[in-house]
Amino acid sequence: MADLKALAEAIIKGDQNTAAQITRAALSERISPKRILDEGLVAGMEVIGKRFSRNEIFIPEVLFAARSMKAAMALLEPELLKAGVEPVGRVLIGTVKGDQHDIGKNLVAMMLKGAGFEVIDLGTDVSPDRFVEQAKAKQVHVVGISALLTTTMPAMERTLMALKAAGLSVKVLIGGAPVTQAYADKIGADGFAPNAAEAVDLAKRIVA
Ligand code: B1M
Repeated sequence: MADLKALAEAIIKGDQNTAAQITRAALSERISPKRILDEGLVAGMEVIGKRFSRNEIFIPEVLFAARSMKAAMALLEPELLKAGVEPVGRVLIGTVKGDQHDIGKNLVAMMLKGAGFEVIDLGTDVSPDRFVEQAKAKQVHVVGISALLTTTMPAMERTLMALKAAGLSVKVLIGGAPVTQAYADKIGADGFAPNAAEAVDLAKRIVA
């Protein structure tokens, strides 16, 4: 019988092959995709999130874990869709206009997926208009904006204003190395997270 604790452990260790292998075995044994997600992938990523918040592990370990989760998720996602499992919430995420940095944003996106969110990742250099267009089209609950340059931070405010002007009632979460809570308050964002683990906690609180 496929061991979901071992799946969580493989995610924590960043062991992509074992994670995919156990997921495949669990699916062939007809264990429900939701159980595999909750007891395997989400359980593993929760441990990673906590250890990262406590500075017990660092970016490389988180990236390895996130990649293992991605490998298992690729197998699980079609089954979750077939089973009609509702995501925790739908998040649109991207790096602001003019900014090419995406390592932190990708980490946030992967951790959100690990926590059961549906994530639509627009990539980098995303204009306010594209955020608005996609937020409307995909009917998201949360828009996540990342910026790594002090020169691109003002594009966060422009994006927020564009979302408001379009009359969208989405919650906006921002982050990135130069971004602070004070900046989030100044531009009227709904939340700021200093790292991926806290971004997940905040997104969960927002959709709760
Ligand atoms: Co760039 N770069 N870079 N760079 N780069 C910085 C950011 C810089 C601080 C380096 C420095 O000078 N010390 C500096 C910015 C200075 C400033 O604005 N104050 C800088 C600069 C100047 C530049 C260029 C202008 C350099 C040049 O060409 N002259 C140029 C700009 C290009 C552009 O974007 N238009 C540039 C280019 C690049 C590379 C392409 C070479 C590469 C990016 C590769 C990529 O992302 N695919 C790069 C890199 C790698 C960096 C550093 C070294 C590392 C950034 C990173 O990935 N960190 C960076 C120096 C540094 O930060 N120490 C630097 C790891 C990542 C996991 O952390 O992104 O902070 P971070 O994400 C964290 C949190 O911030 C948070 O969670 C993540 C995980 O915990 N978070 C969110 C992030 N997004 C979030 C969103 C949320 C919530 C939390 O909600 C939605």
